[in-house]
Formats: sequence, C-alpha cells, structure tokens
Amino acid sequence: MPTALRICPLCEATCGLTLTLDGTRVTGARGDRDDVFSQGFICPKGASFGALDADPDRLRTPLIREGGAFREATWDEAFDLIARRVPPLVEQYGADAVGVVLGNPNVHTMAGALYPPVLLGALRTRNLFTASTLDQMPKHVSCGLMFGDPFAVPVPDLDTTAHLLVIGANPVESNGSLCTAPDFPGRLKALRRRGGTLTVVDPRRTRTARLADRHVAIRPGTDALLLAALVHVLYAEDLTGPGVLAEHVEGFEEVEAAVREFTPEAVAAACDVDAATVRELARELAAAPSAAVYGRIGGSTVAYGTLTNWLVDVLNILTGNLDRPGGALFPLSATVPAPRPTGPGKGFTLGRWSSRVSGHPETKGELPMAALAEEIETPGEGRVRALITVAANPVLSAPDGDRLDRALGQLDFMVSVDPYLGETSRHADVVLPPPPPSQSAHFDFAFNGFAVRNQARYTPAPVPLEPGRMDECEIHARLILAVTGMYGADPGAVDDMVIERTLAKAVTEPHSPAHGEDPRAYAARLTGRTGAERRLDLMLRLGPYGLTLDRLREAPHGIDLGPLGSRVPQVLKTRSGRIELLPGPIAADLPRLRAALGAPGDPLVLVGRRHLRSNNSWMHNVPGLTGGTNTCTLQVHPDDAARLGLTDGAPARVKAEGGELTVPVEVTDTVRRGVVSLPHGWGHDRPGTRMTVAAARPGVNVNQLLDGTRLDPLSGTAVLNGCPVHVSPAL
Ligand SMILES: Nc1nc2c(c(=O)[nH]1)N[C@H]1C(S)=C(S)[C@@H](COP(=O)(O)OP(=O)(O)OC[C@H]3O[C@@H](n4cnc5c(=O)[nH]c(N)nc54)[C@H](O)[C@@H]3O)O[C@H]1N2
Ligand SMILES: Nc1nc2c(c(=O)[nH]1)N[C@H]1C(S)=C(S)[C@@H](COP(=O)(O)OP(=O)(O)OC[C@H]3O[C@@H](n4cnc5c(=O)[nH]c(N)nc54)[C@H](O)[C@@H]3O)O[C@H]1N2
Ligand code: SF4
Ligand SMILES: [Mo]
Repeated sequence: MPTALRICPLCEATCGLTLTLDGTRVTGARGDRDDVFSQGFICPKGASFGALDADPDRLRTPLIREGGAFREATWDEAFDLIARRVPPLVEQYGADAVGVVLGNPNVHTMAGALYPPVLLGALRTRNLFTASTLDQMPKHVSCGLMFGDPFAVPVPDLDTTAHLLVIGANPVESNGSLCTAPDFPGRLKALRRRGGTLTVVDPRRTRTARLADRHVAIRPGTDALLLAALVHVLYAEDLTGPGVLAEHVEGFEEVEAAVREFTPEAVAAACDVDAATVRELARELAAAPSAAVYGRIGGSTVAYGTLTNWLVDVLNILTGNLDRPGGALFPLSATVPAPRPTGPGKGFTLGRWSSRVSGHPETKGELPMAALAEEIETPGEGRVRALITVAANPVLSAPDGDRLDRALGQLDFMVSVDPYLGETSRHADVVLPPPPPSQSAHFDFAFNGFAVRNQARYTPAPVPLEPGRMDECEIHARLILAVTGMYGADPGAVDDMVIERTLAKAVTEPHSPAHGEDPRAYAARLTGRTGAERRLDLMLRLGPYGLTLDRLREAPHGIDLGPLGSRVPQVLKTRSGRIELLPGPIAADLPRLRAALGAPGDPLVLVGRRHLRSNNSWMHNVPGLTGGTNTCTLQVHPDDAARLGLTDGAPARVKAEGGELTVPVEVTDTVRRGVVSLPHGWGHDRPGTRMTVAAARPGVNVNQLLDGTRLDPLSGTAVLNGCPVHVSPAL
C-alpha cells in the first residue's frame, strides 16, 4: 500500500503521521517513527485520521441559502454572492459592520495562519472575535505586559526539568497545550523515571494527576490566591534566587509588597489547601535543581485568569527558572523573522479601543467572544451586520449559545468557512467548505512557536484535491478579494502582495537576512507551486535558521533545530527593555484578588473537562471516537450526590446564571467535593445541522449555563470554570 506523511492537525502535539492510501482514500494512520519530533507517537484521534477525513457528512460543495433552505452551489456562485453583498454593507455602514470570528482549527491549518491577518488588514474592522478569549488570552496579556510581546510565551523544558508544577492542565488527555510535545504522557513518565517530581493542581483527579507525586485538589477559581501565597513564601523565607536573570528584571520589591497579605494562612480557606502544603509547594519549587510552573485552561478561563498566568511566570522568574534549561524557555520557531537586536521595544498596550455595547477593552486587537451576541443585537452605529466565521462554532463554544443562535439569525449576511453544516455555520448565507486534511498541505506555523524543541516539518498534501474541491488557502484568498471589492483578481495576487510588502520592509532592516537585497530579485528566487508555499519559503528564508522550502522538502521527516535555548534579553520588547515583574495593569487588578481572600466560596461550582477521543465541538461525528468514557455526563462527588439526592446514571437538573439543562449524573470521586464537571462542545440537537452521528448522541451544551457576563477583566476571557451552579434530581 502506498503511504504518505501528514502532520496531524487534530491537537497541539503536531505528531507526524504515516497514512496508508488506497487510491485517494486514507485507509490507516500510524505514527511516523522517523519524524524528528514525534518519533512515532500517535493517539486514538490521530489513528482515526482516515475516518475523520472520509466523514460522509463533510460538505463537498459550497452551499447557498435560498428561501430558507440550502442549495449546493458552484464556487463562482458562492464568491459572486459574497462580492455582491459584503462591500455594499461596508460602504453603507462602515468597516465595523463586518465582524470576523476565528475559531480554533485556524491554528491547525496553513490557511488559518496565512490569510486571516490579510483579511483583517483589508477589512479594518474592530469587530474581531476569536477562540483566544475562550482560552489562552490571559497568557498573551500577562506575557505581553511582562515581556513586551504577547507571543513571547515560555514553555516548560519538559525533557530535562527536575520539577514540574502543573496548574489546571490535563495533558494526558489534551495531549498538551501551549506546550507542544508529542507524547506528553511519555514525557511525564520519563520525568518521574529520571527522579524528577510532578505536582498537579486540579479540582479533579485527572489522568495527569494520577501520574503525579502530589495532587492538590484545589477549589476552582482560586489558583491565583495559591500562587500568590507561593510567591509570598519565597520572599518570606528568603528563597528567591533569580540568578543571572536578575539584571534583566525590574520590580522585585514591588512584587514582594504586592503579595504581602497573601500568606499561606490567608489563602488556605479560600483554596481549601492547608497552609503547610502551600509552604511545602513553595519550598520544593525553590529547592529543585530546576523547575517549571505550567498552567493552562484551569488557570486561564477563570475569574483571575491573567493574574494566575502572571504569577506562573513570576514563580519561574523568582526561582531562577525562566530562560534556563530545565526551567521555562522561549521557543524560536523557523518562520518568525530573524531576531532583531536587543533593546527596548514598543511594549504591549491594552484597551486601545473598547467594544461598543459594554465597553470591554480590546486585547491584542480582539474583543471578547462573550460580547459577540450583543454586538449583533444592539442597534446603532458600528453594529455587526455581516459576519464571517472561519473554523468557529461559537454557538457551542461561547457562553449563552441560545442567545448567539438568535443573534446570528438577525444578521444581514453571514459567511462560514467550515467543512460541516454545524450549529454555527447553519446560519450562514454562504458556506465555503475546505477539503479534508488529506487534501491539504501542512506546516505548523502556530505550534512550532510553543514547542518543547525547535524543529521544522512540512508535509505536502498526501492526496490531490478531489475534482470540485478548492484548497483552503485559495478559499481564503478568494474570500479576501470578494469582500474587499477586488473580486475577479487572481487569488495569487493576495500572496504576491504579502510577499511584496514583507520584502519591502525586510530589505531595509539591518538584521534581516534580506537586508540590502533587491526585493524583486529576491521574490523571483522563491520556490513553491502555490502562493502559500512561496510565502512559507519566504518566511523560512527570513527566519532565524535561514531555511528554505527546498531544504524542508528534502527532509520529509523534518529538520531538528535543537533544544530550546536562552533568549533573554533579546526576546524582550518592553519599553524598558527589561522584564517587568509587576506591570501597571496587573497591579491595578490585585485589589480584586485581595477581596477574594475573605470571600466565602460558592457551595457548588462547575468545571469543564476534556476527553482524549474528542476535540472541542466538532469531533463527535466519527463513530469510532464516540462512546466509552467520551460521554457528556455531569461528574459529581459521592458525598455531593448523597447530599443532593443524585443517583448515578439518573438525570440531574443543573441551573446557573445563564440557564438550565438536564444531563445524566456520573458519580465519581475523581472530582472533589463542591465541584461538578461537564465537558464542552456538546449540544448537537439544534435543527438544520448535518452531522448525523453527533446528532444521534447530542449531549448538552454546558455553555448554556453561562450568561457571558463573567469575564477576566484584563483579557476579556470568559469565565468557563468555577461558576456557581445548583444541581437537583430531574423528575
Ligand atoms: N465551557 C467551555 N467552553 C469552551 C472551552 C472549555 O474548556 N469549556 N474551551 C474553549 C477553547 S480552549 C476553545 S479553543 C474553543 C473552541 O471553540 P471553536 O473555536 O468554536 O472551535 P471548535 O469547537 O473546535 O469548532 C471549530 C469549527 O471549525 C470547523 N473546522 C474543523 N476543521 C476545519 C478546517 O480544517 N478548516 C475550517 N475552516 N474549519 C474547520 C469545525 O467544523 C467547527 O465548526 O472552545 C472554548 N469553549
Ligand atoms: N482530547 C482533547 N484534546 C484537546 C482538546 C479537546 O477538546 N480534547 N482541546 C484542545 C484545546 S482547544 C485546548 S485549549 C487544550 C486544553 O488543554 P488542557 O488545559 O490541558 O485541557 P483541559 O482538559 O481543559 O484541562 C484543564 C484542567 O483544569 C482543571 N480545572 C478546572 N478549573 C480549574 C481551576 O479553577 N483550577 C485548577 N487548578 N484547575 C482547574 C480541569 O479539571 C481540567 O482537568 O486541549 C487541546 N487538546
Ligand atoms: S496527540 Fe494530537 S497530534 Fe498527536 S496523533 Fe493525537 S491528535 Fe494527532
Ligand atoms: Mo483551546
């Protein structure tokens, strides 16, 4: 059987897969043992690549809504309609009338990395909403403020660290996030084998917690208190040791003063972690030969998300572990521009504008996804009248899906780039379906920047485009032309324009490999059969390793670029040119955390969870990945079940600020007392979708319990964990 390589796009681990092919059909997938990064690892999702790829519910042609129903359309018809409808709306109501929603799979496609910035640059709308404000925006904000660059995100040096403190992440099931590491479970086991220690802070005894030396079952939403107390202990017991980093950091004394009240005794009740344990955690962290603190969703989509993410790196810095091997290091991917000289930068600014209805400050050019519905519903200037969603399903992934569902129905026009007719795309006037992943090339622009080892891999499309299909890069390029009034131009013009602009700048920059070159001659040297490939080639050439597309193609299993190294101070772009340990906006948010010290916790709160064989809202349509433990149940501790009169398997009614739902109970002591857990991405029972397998086992939409008013104020990120709920038996 012929085989072909394809980087797996189904999670952040970016494993290299070997696909077996029968003609153009993918009949199997195994880990590519020669992959320089993943070395043969594969998980059940990757193994289902063929089934997911061949899902009969995937759309094969564009759809156009006519008289309330969809009809299949040609690509020309679809883009014609977009070109007729969108530019007049912009003309009449201004740029902000077109909203853009970018969802998670954009970070798993080449198209999603290369074209949305061009689309946004051309539209000039301020109404941009992305999955980041349901996810990692607090990390971008804390890193932006501390290091001056929201993309300067340190990742734990998994393979050499002696001590890993995990806050609200479950990489054994998620396979890791903002820490790209194929075979995360294996790497955690290796840490234990080499004598290192693993501590997991999570209200659930997850599969990751079960691998740990110590599991701290914290009360949800209180990690910022716990971490502030760890910082307090480091200062109080004279355990800080920033080492060589010290000369690049300002604000040590300010942080000491800022955490003075957060003693272990003061946080113990709120966190439900005794003071002695808090002290031990701090001492272990300080004493470890090397250590890394790493936090994800459970420390991000919470009320103090930015403070938690800030404290994670404060701990890494105070213990001397930031930017040193074995600690937390800044990756250097092959497609970022070659490093500029060290020195002060422009810094990172929040709130350059605000959302129209609720006045939420922008973060990184985005408005909170939780504010999308009101921006569509509320009349007035700047109202979102047309929406372009790309790889996004906010009806299920954002708070209060019912409200958003109604709001989407009020739009004048909507376009969705999506392979499925799902809960969100069913509202579109035009659906543009990308081909399945076997027909797309892949280079991981996003996750190489968060990888535990620097490397570069490129996999061309394993099978040719099916007749009638359009590559997702071309879909994006044509969409850009259609919405900006340049309809009819060759889609390659979009890539040529980007190449031209990039080179015009690069040739003037002394640190750029293209400095002083003739831009036209340079552009003429680029290889690649498509605009996307030529852009990849350009980025590689302008990058820190001087790679080219040809060199990548000669190394189908990838090029290893070595372990992560130290990058401070070059990586810093703050105005001071130093690490700012206590940035102003963080200091201004601390009184809110102090107020939490004395506040009584809610008696019952909700947290989420992820299942290994699932992925957010769109992977419930493959029979082989459904069932077993991958079900939408409400996990309840036995003591809470007894207290509330709940029975395993029987339905419970869950009520919260945003609404209520009925869901089967799963009694398990893997959740702590006072906490219930529901996974997200379910609720496939809305009419008009075309996802047959998912609709047969719809589950409930956990986000219907939220009304979208709870946000982490610094980042605009929705609070999805630690929300108060009431649970009772459903009669
Ligand atoms: N309660 C709760 N809610 C959550 C979370 C949680 O933990 N708890 N997690 C949040 C997080 S971290 C995230 S990232 C978001 C994710 O939420 P979204 O950003 O909405 O992403 P998905 O749910 O993955 O849906 C992605 C859409 O992209 C489509 N798609 C799949 N592959 C492709 C492709 O190759 N190209 C294109 N164009 N489209 C594609 C799918 O059909 C689907 O419609 O959910 C968030 N919501
Ligand atoms: N199988 C699978 N893999 C995935 C995904 C998926 O849906 N399924 N989604 C992908 C995406 S988009 C992302 S962003 C990543 C997320 O990657 P992770 O963050 O590793 O995944 P989660 O399972 O959401 O882990 C969050 C953990 O935080 C815990 N938690 C909840 N609230 C709190 C709290 O207040 N404090 C603490 N300390 N812990 C808390 C939860 O119990 C949960 O175990 O996973 C990615 N990979
Ligand atoms: S761990 Fe992630 S990248 Fe690797 S095979 Fe599984 S889904 Fe794909
Ligand atoms: Mo995510």
